[in-house]
Amino acid sequence: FLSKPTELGVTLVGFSGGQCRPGTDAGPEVLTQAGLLTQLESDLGYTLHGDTTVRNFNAYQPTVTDRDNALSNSSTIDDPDHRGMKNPRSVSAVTEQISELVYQQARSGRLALTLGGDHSIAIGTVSGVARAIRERADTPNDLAVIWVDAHADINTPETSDSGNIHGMPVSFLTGLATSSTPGIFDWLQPHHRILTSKLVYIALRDVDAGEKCILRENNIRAYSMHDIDRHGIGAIMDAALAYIGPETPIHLSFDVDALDPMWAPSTGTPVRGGLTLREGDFICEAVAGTGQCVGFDLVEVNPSLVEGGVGDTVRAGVSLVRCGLGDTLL
Ligand code: EXY
Ligand code: MN
Ligand code: MN
Ligand code: MN
Repeated sequence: FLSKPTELGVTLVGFSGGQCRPGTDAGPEVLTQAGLLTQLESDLGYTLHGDTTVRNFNAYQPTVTDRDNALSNSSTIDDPDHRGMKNPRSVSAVTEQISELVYQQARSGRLALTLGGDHSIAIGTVSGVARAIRERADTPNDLAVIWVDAHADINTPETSDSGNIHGMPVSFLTGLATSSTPGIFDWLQPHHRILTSKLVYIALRDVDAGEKCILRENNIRAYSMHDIDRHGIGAIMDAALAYIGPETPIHLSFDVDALDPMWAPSTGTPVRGGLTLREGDFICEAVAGTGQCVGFDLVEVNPSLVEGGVGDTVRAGVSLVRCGLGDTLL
């Protein structure tokens, strides 16, 4: 139903407001400096569209429409906490823009590649692709999402202990969390959302108690590191892709912390016991091999965190993206 992708819609998101540590906004810069986009053009033969310079979304200031909490807590006066969420207006405004940018790329039939940025940006990427896929005539079925991550990122504002929105994107994308507060995710409409039955997790190993309840209650398909150890990544990908089925477009949202910190130490919330780089590459290759991939995110690369530098993490990130976009060795 889809022809082999040759057109790539690139969005480079310098943003770190979905969590508290500075530096994730520099992720796209270090990945592109390593030559990633050039490689996609010259080695893999893609034609690049979109903005190939990094956009600094941290500088973006939302219009303040709700100052009711401004005097009653310690966060910044411009963007006070709301339902426990930190930087809610900023993250809402930034993801609304990303959603529109990514929608334009996916609507034109391009494979939407987004480099982040913290994982809150997936509220924009997945919603933009989901909306485009609904409109496209070449895609009969709604979007499926494969979320590769140590974490489930499915807290609602109410179940989150941290208030960091990068731990919540999936709850907003599935409608498990909603908001009608002006300027705080009220832009997210039904046509932006995905079904919980179209969601598959891979590599989970650090899931909050409240998130486990959500996964269980909604019968969400999740493959943990335990499952990967037990069955091997080959069998897990077979099962994940069989669950999604053919002729269903796939968005792959890859959090670099899914990899073991041995391979990707430069990330804000590393969890030991993760994927090897080869297992990560295999996941990306398997998705690319279906011919169903319409969107790909690589997020949570934070160059400022590791003493020895970001080199290992960047090399891992470049490898994951190449594999996800169809690089084959032979
Ligand atoms: N579950 C924790 C929270 O909600 O704060 C940790 C989330 C980390 C999210 C990283 C990006 O994947
Ligand atoms: Mn994540
Ligand atoms: Mn369609
Ligand atoms: Mn994570």
